[in-house]
Amino acid sequence: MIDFPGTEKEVRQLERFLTATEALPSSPDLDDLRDRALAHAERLSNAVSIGFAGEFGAGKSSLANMLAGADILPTGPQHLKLPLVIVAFSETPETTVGWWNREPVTYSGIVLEKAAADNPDFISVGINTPALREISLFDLPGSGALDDTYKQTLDLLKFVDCAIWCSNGTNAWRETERHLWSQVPQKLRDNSILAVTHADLPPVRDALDRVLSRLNKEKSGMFRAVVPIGTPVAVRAMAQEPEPDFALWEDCGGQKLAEHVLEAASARRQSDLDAARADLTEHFLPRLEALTEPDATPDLEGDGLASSDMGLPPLNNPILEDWLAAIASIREDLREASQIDPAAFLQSCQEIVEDFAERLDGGSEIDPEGDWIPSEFEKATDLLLLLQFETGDAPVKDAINILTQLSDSLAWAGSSVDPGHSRTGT
Ligand SMILES: Nc1nc2c(ncn2[C@@H]2O[C@H](COP(=O)(O)OP(=O)(O)OP(=O)(O)O)[C@@H](O)[C@H]2O)c(=O)[nH]1
Ligand SMILES: [Mg+2]
Repeated sequence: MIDFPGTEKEVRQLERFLTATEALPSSPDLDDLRDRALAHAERLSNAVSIGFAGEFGAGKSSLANMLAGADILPTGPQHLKLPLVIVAFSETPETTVGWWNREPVTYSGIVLEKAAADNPDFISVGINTPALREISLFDLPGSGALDDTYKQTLDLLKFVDCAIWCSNGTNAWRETERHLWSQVPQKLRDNSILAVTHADLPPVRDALDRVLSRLNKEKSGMFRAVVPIGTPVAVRAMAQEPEPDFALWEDCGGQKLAEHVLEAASARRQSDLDAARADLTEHFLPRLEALTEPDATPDLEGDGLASSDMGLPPLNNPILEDWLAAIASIREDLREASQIDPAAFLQSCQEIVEDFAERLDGGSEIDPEGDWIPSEFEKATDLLLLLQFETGDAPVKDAINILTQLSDSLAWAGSSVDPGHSRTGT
């Protein structure tokens, strides 16, 4: 099983940076950083796109259907003429028609014929196949030699992260294909696979060793792998009842092809993740840290949490009551644990503060004069996130101080319900 790297944590950090810098005055340096953070966040939030390209009738749509596990795309010589078709994940089946310069239109269900009649630049089909959460399939129109379709293929390949160039095994990897592919950027070539289709046909099968040995010699700098595949056989193998014919699936090349595609997609995801992490460490997190630095040095004495109990207003302030209950539960955990796990502790603190930041944002539970308190909670969430990257005991102490300050703020804001209570939080 190929491990697909998760991106949730990095996307969350990037979003924090984007939110924290949204209202800052524009400067070329900051604008550049924000553009980069946005590009990283979009790339890591979307599925890795796999393009199926090749000459007319090479077997692109058949292969895309095989990987989608569904007969979505029309195949064969006389099929409906279609632009680029994207097969992606959606909870319920839907078809979206899109143009480069117009708003898209979405129909429910899989309605390719109706979509094609709108004459769109591309069509996106959404189906509920879990694997499509990680990869989306881009079925490109066939390309001919040195005509308009050739240029169209090169243009559309700019939208994909990995490509599978389909070449019919009866006459594999012709000069025209090589010519087109040599104009594809190196980064995409490094992430791409040459699929030698029709490998189930006897003439292709008989010559396969020779063809593969030639193509493997030529693949350097062009493809990360060359994989033979007999697509209709692979589809038949997977459709066997009561269970798929795994020996046939392996024998016809289905297993290898699926593995190579996942490997290419996963490698691409990893390199995007590495690039985002490098920018986070070098630029975005230090910037966020500078922005969220507390103005006042926190009081480092005592365990901090206790002091929040001292200046309590009368407890007719539900948000304060809930807050104290939440931090009391952390204190309880601390007392019970023989050893504090700083990472788990900091994460619990962050989750609680984040919950209350949302609650404060959503309602009018505090004195209107305390309108700065929600942003204090937001800043504290960022700080607690940053502390999770530090080592030693200091982050735990800092976290306790942050909670104490927040307790004081809430106590102050809640004191409006008791006219006799003095405000000390300013
Ligand atoms: N025997 C065999 N037939 C295949 C294979 N792959 C595709 N075909 C057949 O070849 C024909 C063309 O396949 P398609 O999947 O429509 O090819 P395509 O590249 O999408 O074609 P265009 O979109 O028209 O450029 C169909 O009749 C498929 O059933 C294969 O591996 N083996
Ligand atoms: Mg096709």
